[in-house]
Amino acid sequence: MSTRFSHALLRLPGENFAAGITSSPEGAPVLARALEQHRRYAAALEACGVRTATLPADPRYPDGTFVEDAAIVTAKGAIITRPGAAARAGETEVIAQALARHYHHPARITAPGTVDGGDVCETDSGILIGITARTNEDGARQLAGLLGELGYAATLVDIRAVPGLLHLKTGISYLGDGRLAVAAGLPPLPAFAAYEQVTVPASESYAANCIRVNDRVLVAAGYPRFAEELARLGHDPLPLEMSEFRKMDGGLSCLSLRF
Ligand code: CIR
Repeated sequence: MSTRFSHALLRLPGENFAAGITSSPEGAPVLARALEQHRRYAAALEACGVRTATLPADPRYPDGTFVEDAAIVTAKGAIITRPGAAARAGETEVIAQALARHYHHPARITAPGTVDGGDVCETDSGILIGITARTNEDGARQLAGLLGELGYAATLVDIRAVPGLLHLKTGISYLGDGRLAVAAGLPPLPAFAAYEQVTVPASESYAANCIRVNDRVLVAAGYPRFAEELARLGHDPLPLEMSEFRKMDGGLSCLSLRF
């Protein structure tokens, strides 16, 4: 099941976290606050029944805390990505080493393909792969082939023309039970048609990146309409302050690899 997890891998933000890539006008993140938010995030996963392991920061990779982009982890196997931002390419090595305890011989995306894990959304009926400025067509096709070998049906979703989306999961999240949270600004894409869609109001679009973890849904704090809608639908939202990661274009899903 794509919403049930027993383990998660995280990596601390480092001293130069503010030197990462961002398009946000919100200013530089405050490291002490980011560390506190990260600590609470790990505690929330633990409270959901997930055993977390947290890697130290590496000053070579200011965006390294966004571990989700470095690998695709599923119940049947893992794939090490080839991140689309050149400055992030080396982040995969420590992630591959850390995952080796859990996955034997994970496959790898190879040049000229690029894939960021933030573009990969696993649901109970398949895996959606966004084609974006980070995940190119070659990478998406390689990944679909590798996932096919593992037994997953993959669907490519080209969202390059949709403004404001860094990754596919910037705009959608799988909530379980055939339900997707979808940011209001997204066009009605055929790949989403088979799912029940919960629209995230345009004024709360950051909250579209949320994560169903076992019996809870981790959501960014400060987006009350979406949290209320989740509760109305029978979900159990767990709000987490994300202000410092939002300043670096990161969301809840980016901060962990869950398996
Ligand atoms: C970047 O631009 O690569 C980072 N500053 C943010 C990555 C966020 N990752 C994600 O959404 N999966």
